[in-house]
Amino acid sequence: MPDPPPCLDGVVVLTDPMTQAHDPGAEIWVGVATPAVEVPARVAAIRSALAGRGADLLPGDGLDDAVLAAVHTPELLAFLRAAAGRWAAGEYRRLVGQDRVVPYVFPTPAFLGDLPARVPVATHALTGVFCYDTMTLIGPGTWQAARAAADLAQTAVRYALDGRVAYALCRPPGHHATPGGYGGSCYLNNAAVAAQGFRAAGVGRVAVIDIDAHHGNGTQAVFYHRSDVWFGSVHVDPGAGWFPHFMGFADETGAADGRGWTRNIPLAPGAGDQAFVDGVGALAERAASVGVEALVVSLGVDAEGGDPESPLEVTPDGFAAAGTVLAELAGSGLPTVLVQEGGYRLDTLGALVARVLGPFASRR
Ligand code: SP5
Ligand code: ZN
Repeated sequence: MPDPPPCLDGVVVLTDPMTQAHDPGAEIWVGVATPAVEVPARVAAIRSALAGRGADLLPGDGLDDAVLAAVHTPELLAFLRAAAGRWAAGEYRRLVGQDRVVPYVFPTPAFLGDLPARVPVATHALTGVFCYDTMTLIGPGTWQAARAAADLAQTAVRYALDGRVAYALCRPPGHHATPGGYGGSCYLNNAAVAAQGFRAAGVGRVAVIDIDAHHGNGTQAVFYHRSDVWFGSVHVDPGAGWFPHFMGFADETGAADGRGWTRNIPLAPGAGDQAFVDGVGALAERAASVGVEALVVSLGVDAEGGDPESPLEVTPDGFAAAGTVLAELAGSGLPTVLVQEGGYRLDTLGALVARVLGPFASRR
């Protein structure tokens, strides 16, 4: 017998139809275009699972560009804004049938040596300056959707400071987007926008806890040198061969002023509820011990056993237990925002999100 659907009384759910305007169409992986898994239907799947359970479904109320500019470089923002138009003008569709923005050459240290990275004139070359993989395509609605998602994350902060638990139904997801780059199906870092939004509103110390199956390399990069935002992530071990491959190891603990302000808990492929919930518990304990005044949760549910994008084996009960741990950290007074990240099984996605949110219902 499945558990009854959780009641979500008191939870604010922020949604925007514009988040479905992004349609990457495909992901190019090891040179082959496969159907995208980060699809617009994810929004409807989550929304319908949360509607009718007592949550208040509300729209965003406007993105503060100063907060966005504190997270991302002006170069990345300018590129993302203009990319779809530049690509269309470049006639790639007519030339090779490609109507999405996709890189083909990357200015890595191995390529550049000690020469400076110049700004290439060709759009297909410039794309590799900002996009670090081949899986994260840009189409006509990508910029609008990414901005709408960041708006929802920032709006959630306003509700949280008003005493409500707020969940932002962000799409595209954000935690792989770095200050100056995009990848991993992410363009703008919604969780970082929420954390920075708390800081801009005068909150002294913020924790970001990332429970997506993949390491939140982008969020880590935004705050790695800072001691005002603590970052912790539980995820499948990149050292066992999983995305993002190059970061998310336990010895990454922050640098400069941020030393000790990053914590990574890599899990072996196949890890299930106990390791996952223990990991979330260890992150929650550390976040409490650094005296945080607000909480942002990067809420991916792709650690679930049947998800196509990760080898973790967390069950719906495991997600509910993780939600309980996080809700206990939030207690009755810690301003708390949850931001949607990954999760790719359309048939279970919404129910899993509801299981995490359930323990936050009517706590205040
Ligand atoms: C936000 C988020 O969960 N991003 C996940 C990005 C990880 N993608 C890794 C993809 C690895 C290859 N996937 C093959 C599936 C072919 N469609
Ligand atoms: Zn993920």
